[in-house]
Formats: sequence, structure tokens, C-alpha cells
Amino acid sequence: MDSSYQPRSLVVVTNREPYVDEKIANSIRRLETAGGVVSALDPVLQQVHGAWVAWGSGSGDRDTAPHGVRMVPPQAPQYTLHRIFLSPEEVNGYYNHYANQGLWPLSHMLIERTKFAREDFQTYRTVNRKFARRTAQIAPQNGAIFSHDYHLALFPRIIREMRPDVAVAHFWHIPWPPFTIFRLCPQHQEIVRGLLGADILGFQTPQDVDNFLTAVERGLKYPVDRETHTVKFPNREVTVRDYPISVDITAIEKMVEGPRIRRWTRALRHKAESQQVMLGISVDRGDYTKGILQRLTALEEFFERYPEYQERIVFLQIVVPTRTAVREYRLLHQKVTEESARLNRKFSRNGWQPIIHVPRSLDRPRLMGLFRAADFAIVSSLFDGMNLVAKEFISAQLDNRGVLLLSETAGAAAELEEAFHFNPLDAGNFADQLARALQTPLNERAQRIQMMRQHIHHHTIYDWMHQIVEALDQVAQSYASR
Ligand code: GDG
Repeated sequence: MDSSYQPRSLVVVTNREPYVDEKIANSIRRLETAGGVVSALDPVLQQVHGAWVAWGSGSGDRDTAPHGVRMVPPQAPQYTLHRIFLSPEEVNGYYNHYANQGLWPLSHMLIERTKFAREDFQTYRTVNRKFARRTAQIAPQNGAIFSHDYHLALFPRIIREMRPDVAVAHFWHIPWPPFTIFRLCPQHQEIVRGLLGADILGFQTPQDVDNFLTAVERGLKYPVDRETHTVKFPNREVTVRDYPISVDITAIEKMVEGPRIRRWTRALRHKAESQQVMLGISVDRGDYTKGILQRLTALEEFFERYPEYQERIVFLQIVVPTRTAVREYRLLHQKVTEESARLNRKFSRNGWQPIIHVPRSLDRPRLMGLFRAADFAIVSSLFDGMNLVAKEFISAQLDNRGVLLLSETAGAAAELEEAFHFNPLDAGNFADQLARALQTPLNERAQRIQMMRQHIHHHTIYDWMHQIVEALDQVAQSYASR
């Protein structure tokens, strides 16, 4: 990190907390949270220290942090976690409804799933205000704040009103849709105005930046400087830029080189090779944007078009339960289970079944070990801001053997050019690309992986953080010298 950066002044603000304490029977267990935002930022904050403000969502969270404050990671504290406690009504209105049934599907351009209600927006605003109030209390004078995502779109503007001395960067992790779609949000102007409270606004891809700037021009009629990607106000300006998020490739390499995971990975390979099967893998939160059902349809098509692969592939499908308070998510989970069972019934023979459906999360080292052991991985998102799984799979491929099948509509496709791209809604194209990928000779696979590995080595999560934080620091310094 740049030496001019003051690490202790950094406050990260997210909806999801990095450490959740759950009450199970009479004891409290700490759960690992799955999800891109946390897996990206926790290692960074551990390195730079500072503070993290988030919703205390665990049933044991109040017990371990009676005043809402907890040092984490619990076994080796590195930074302070400030938990915001929400009532069940607040959780519903802010999280389950406005964020997850409104902004989430709309941003992924799935209009039919999108629902907005005025009273949910009121709750969304109240909760954004709660986050801002706590942050305003703890942020040092002229400090730097790094807030995140579609749960907290109003936060930047509110914190600016409360604390004009701080510099704010906000990163939007999911796609930003074209204005023709975004304007369907009844509060689209408030949302964009809220975000423009930040000094730096980050998106995953240049396309997202372009779409956002169009929303500023057309929705708010504010002038935009398209050359410098800035929105200018009388006393300040907002810089809008793409900062594609990434992974800690060195940590992943170390993880899969550890003796325990290496032994486990070798045993898996040995088993697969002795049974003459190829190991495929997918890892997703059980979300409809991830194209899990579409992938099952494509796999069915694949085994029909290319019957020579029957009995030769085992596909491990890890689906982590998510947003289970929302009915649609529970239904999806059930459908994925049913469809996997149907495919297994349809194709099973001689004790072989194509799909191993694992409806739960795995610990991270094992997950990375599976990525190393796999012959191929499939990421089939309909839309995805980035998709860290794609980058993690490549990072773990130290033996240069695997191939990555990657939806062309995931943000990661713009960077991982050597992956095998496909249209997730075109089962035939998907099946053909899978066959093509599996027939690729080993030397070409190795070349493709090495090129992608090199790209990730040059664009790590630390580079991502560094770029944003450095820009943020410059703003903080300019505020301090006012
Ligand atoms: C949002 C955007 C963007 C998954 N299962 C397990 C597990 N995971 C970890 C993965 C990965 C993360 O969760 C998932 O990240 P993604 O990027 O794939 O997806 P979202 O959760 O939708 O994240 C996305 C991201 O934010 C970052 O900006 O890329 O587009 O939608 O790290 O490895 N981790 C463990 N066990 C599991 O079973 N330990």
C-alpha cells in the first residue's frame, strides 16, 4: 500500500457483517459468511486494521457484542466490528423487500421479479440513516469511508450531510442496468442522488459506469463530463470509474499448497483417475441470477448430444442457501434439488450418476482444494457484477489442467478472455462449448490458464483496494487542507 495512506482512518460499511455469531442450543457458534463482498474485504481490513460497520444479523450477535462492538477475528483480533441491530420490520422492509426484491432483480435486469413498495423505501431510508449515524460517530476527523453496494445507496448522501469533513468511496458490486430499465425504480432519482453523495463511485465494468452516467444525465438532468467521468457540483466533484474486483491469488495458492489440502486434493484426483471420470464443479449462492437451473438444462442437453461423456463426468454442484426468508429463493432451492434428482434418474447407469448436489457451504480451504482438483468449472450467471468464483477457480489451478466455462454476461468475462464463453440461455451453445473445452489438448489448456493466472496476479484484490483507497486518500487530504 502507498505510504501516504493512513490505514487506521479507514471505515468499511457493508450490509453483511464479516463475522456472525449464531446461538445454537446453549452455545454460540461463529459462522463463516459466504458472499463476494466479505471474502474480498476481510483479508484487506485485517491487514490495514480500522473499523467495519455492518448489520448484526446473527442470533448471538448481541451476546458477543452487548454494546454493538466486537473485536475481530475473534481468535486474533485485528479490527473493530460495529454492529447495527435491526428490528424484524426493518429487516423485512430494508433487506428482504427493498434491497433484495427491488434493487437486486432490477439491477440484474429481471424485471418480472422486481417489486417496489413505498413503505419499504421509507424503511430502507431509515436503516441507511442508522448506518450513517453510527459511522458518523466513529469516523475520525477527515477520515476515509468505504461503503458498499445496493443495500446502502442512500448512505453516501446522508453521511455527507452529517459529516462533511470525511471522504467517501462507494462501490456498487452488482451490474448497473441501462436507464430504460433503471427508471422503473420509483425512487430512481433518490437512489442516484444518494450515491452521488460519494466522492468516488466504483463499478465493476466500463459498461456499468456508462449506464450510471446516463442515469445521472437522463434521470436527474445533471451535466456529466464524459471525458473525465465526473459529475461536478459547485463545491466538489464525484469521480465515477470502473474498478473490477478480484481475489487474493497468492493466498489461494498457499491454501491449496498446504499439506492437508494437498493430500485431500491428491486423493480426489486419484479416485477420479482410477474411476476414469472427469470432475466438474460449480459453486454459487442459491440465487436465480446465477443460472443454476439453466445450467442443469444445458447439462441435460450435453449428455444427450454427447453420450460418450455419460459415465465419464461427475459434476459437483455446490449451492449455498441464501436469503431464505424470501419465498422465491426457497422455491429455487427446491427446484434445483428436484431437477438434479431428475437428471440423475434419467442418466444413471452402472452405479454412476452425473450430478452430486451439495446444498450447503464448505470451508474455504476445501473449496479451493476442489477448484484445484477439478477438470472443469462452470459459471453460468444470467448477469453478474463480476463473479469471484471464476477468478478463484483459475487462481487455484496450480496444475494447469482445468478449463473454465464462463457465461459471457458475467462481469468476469470481460477480463478472463481465455475462458470458454457461452450464452447461459442457449443450452445448445452451452453444451457445444463444454464439449469443445473438454476436447482441448492439455498444452492449450495450460496456456489459457497461465494467461488468466498472469492477469489475476497483475490485478489482485489488493490492487483493487489500493486503487480505490489511494484515490479516496487524495480526496481526504484535499478536504483536510481546506
Ligand atoms: C457479489 C456480486 C461480485 C461460495 N460458496 C461458498 C463460499 N463461497 C464464496 C465464493 C466467492 C463468494 O462466496 C461468492 O462471490 P461471487 O462473486 O461469486 O458472488 P456474490 O455473492 O453474488 O457477490 C458479484 C461480488 O459481489 C464481489 O464484488 O463478484 O458479481 O453478485 O468468494 O468462494 N465460500 C465458502 N464456502 C462456500 O460454500 N467458504
